[in-house]
Amino acid sequence: MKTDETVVVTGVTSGIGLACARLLIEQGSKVVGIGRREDRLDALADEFQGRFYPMCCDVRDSQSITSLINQLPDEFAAFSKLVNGAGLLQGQGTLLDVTDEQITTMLDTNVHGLINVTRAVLPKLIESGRGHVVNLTSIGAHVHYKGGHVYAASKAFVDHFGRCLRTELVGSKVRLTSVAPGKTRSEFALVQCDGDHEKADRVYSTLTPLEPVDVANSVLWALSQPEHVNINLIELMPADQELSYR
Ligand code: 8X3
Repeated sequence: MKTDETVVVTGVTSGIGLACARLLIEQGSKVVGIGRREDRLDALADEFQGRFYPMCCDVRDSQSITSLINQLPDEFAAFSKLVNGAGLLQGQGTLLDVTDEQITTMLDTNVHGLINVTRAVLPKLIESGRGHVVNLTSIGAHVHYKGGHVYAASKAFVDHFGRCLRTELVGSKVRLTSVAPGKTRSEFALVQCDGDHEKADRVYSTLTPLEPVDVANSVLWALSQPEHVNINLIELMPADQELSYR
């Protein structure tokens, strides 16, 4: 990847999305950052003067996403890459323990939201002649485990959606990569535990989790391969995370 590209990043206000944005900007790119929390977006715009364009929007809102993408200022309009980082897990326990609302939020964000943003930016990626989509999935897309149900299946959807989309993109100069991390220290656990810090800390208590920057390094590596190379999938996890549920 040339260092002066413009990259659209969703889920940019925390965790892996934020780590990707920071690394991209540090390496010379500009970022269109999509997130829901205006105060955090504004703080990033202040921090990265002129290199970060804050787009306050919910990925579930397809109309707003499309209209805001089409109204980007000239300095950010010629983007060529997309990092789909927005995604969440809500609730713990079995399928019967989660609420209808939590299920809807997960599916709308992880599945529909990702489709919305991908459809909104794809014409520009194709036009650029050097496009790349990176989808953040999860190790849960490849293995089954108790309590995975809706979240893990939504990530499996993204994985399969990406593989199918890739077949459409062959010849278009748009590459596509799935990055599937295991346990990563971020607000992800806090959202999963409905804001309960004690419970959220327990999610990481038995191992040394990945840090968001570990995952961002993989994303940047995939983006920086020569144009004739498509990295299909990167799966990474903490060294001491068990794979016994495979
Ligand atoms: C979540 C990763 O390992 O907690 O995306 O299931 S894991």
